Amino acid sequence: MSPEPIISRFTAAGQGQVFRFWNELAPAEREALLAQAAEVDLDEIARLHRELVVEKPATAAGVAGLEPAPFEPRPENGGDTAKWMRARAAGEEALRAGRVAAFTVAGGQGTRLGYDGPKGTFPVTPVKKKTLFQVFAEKILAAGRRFGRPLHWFIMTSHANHAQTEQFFAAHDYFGLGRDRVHLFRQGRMPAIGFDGKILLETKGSIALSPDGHGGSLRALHRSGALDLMEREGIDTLSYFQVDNPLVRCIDAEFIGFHLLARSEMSSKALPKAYPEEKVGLFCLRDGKLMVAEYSDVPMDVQRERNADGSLRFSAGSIAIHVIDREFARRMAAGGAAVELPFHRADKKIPTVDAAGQPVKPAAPNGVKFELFVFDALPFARSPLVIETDRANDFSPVKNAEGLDSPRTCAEDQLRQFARWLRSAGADLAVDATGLPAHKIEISPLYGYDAETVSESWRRRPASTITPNLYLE
Ligand code: UD2
Repeated sequence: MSPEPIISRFTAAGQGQVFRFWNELAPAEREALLAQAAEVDLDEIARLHRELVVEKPATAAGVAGLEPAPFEPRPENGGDTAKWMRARAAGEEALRAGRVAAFTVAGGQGTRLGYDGPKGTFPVTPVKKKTLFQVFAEKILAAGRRFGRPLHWFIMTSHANHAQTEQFFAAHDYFGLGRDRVHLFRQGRMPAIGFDGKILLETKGSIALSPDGHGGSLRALHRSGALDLMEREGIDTLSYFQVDNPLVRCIDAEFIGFHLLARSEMSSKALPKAYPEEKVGLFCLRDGKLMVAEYSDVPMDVQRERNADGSLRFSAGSIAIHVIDREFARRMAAGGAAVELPFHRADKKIPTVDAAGQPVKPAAPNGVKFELFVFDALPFARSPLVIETDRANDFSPVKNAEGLDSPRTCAEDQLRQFARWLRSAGADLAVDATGLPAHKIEISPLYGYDAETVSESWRRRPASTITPNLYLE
């Protein structure tokens, strides 16, 4: 790669500081820096600095005109049972036809959990300590067996965790899914800038680049060739979920069916918020268009507003579970003014180097990172749809090392789920007032992944007694 054109482009854009230490770099370091620089869209950076840093204050509270979004209630909460049954049948038909693939976004850095490694390799299950990736793999395998069509699984990684993730899957023989059905690809990166708009260096020879957010998944699906592969395989529907939630129904026929019957391009699951401060996005309407307002953008007094009956006015929380149409992803990836995901700004402490090239670990935010959010695609989707889900069977993420949404709360929620399924299958199992069994048990998704499939297996292969650490496979 010839350095001159790139360096002069950066200098002309007022970003010459990126090459400040050029003369001190070894040839390989120069190559690496040039390759990074070639990834950067300087016009985009200038625009984002102008729009999000210069013109916009640090805390944007654009909540004017937001209304709560409607959603399809579950049958037990007044929804139309026949409609849910029709949705299920439609979803099962699509699964039998091989139209569906699973899609996990796993590019995040898992900083809050304090775990050093790809988050998907974090052990979560109560007895076997299976990793998040294994839990998803078994659910996807189980769905493939049930519907007679093995599923493809797309996983978005980041530059930081791609190689480790790849090694992990290879070492576990792709958990039986088949190497040709598990597709890992990297998401894009964005440079961090100082508040003055200057691109920050991480070291003398590297730019401070970070993942471009889960919204980068739509571009990455396209760039990696995943959308073309789907098309060749006759797959038109992606079941999207995050890497941190082992309770998720990776492949949910009802949800897929609702999406397909509505001819929606993107659908989402909503959970009634457990409490006003819960950190989930809020499904809203703005000018009649469905959107998600991120919790940090909605003032707390608005999040605490109540209806006359005491329920929260903005109750439909987004738990980042979506169904996405393949061609919609392609359209969003192509971008253009009419369908462009907006970048969000996050002020961060960004490790960098000073003018002498010495490392600096800032104590306060020294710059800005830019991220895309996948739910920002909703306003662009045709007939977007939201259905209600139940927390106990879809959501218990591992986010923090301790307290809320921690490995402990997640393991307990899995235990409650296993106990519920076994009890509904007729097993004799004592639980406390919160539904927690007295000792640890575990059910492999290959034994059963919901009340119905667990009951079927239990009828065929019941355990004589439920002993501590019982594992059903
Ligand atoms: C996200 C949602 C929140 C709620 C919650 C449910 C946002 C901004 N907020 O909060 O509304 O739905 O999840 O659990 O999304 N990821 C990537 N690449 C990136 C960044 C993230 O793949 O560049 C993945 C990450 O690996 C994880 C997911 O996206 O699977 C969520 O990331 P997060 O932990 O930053 O989201 P969180 O908990 O702030």
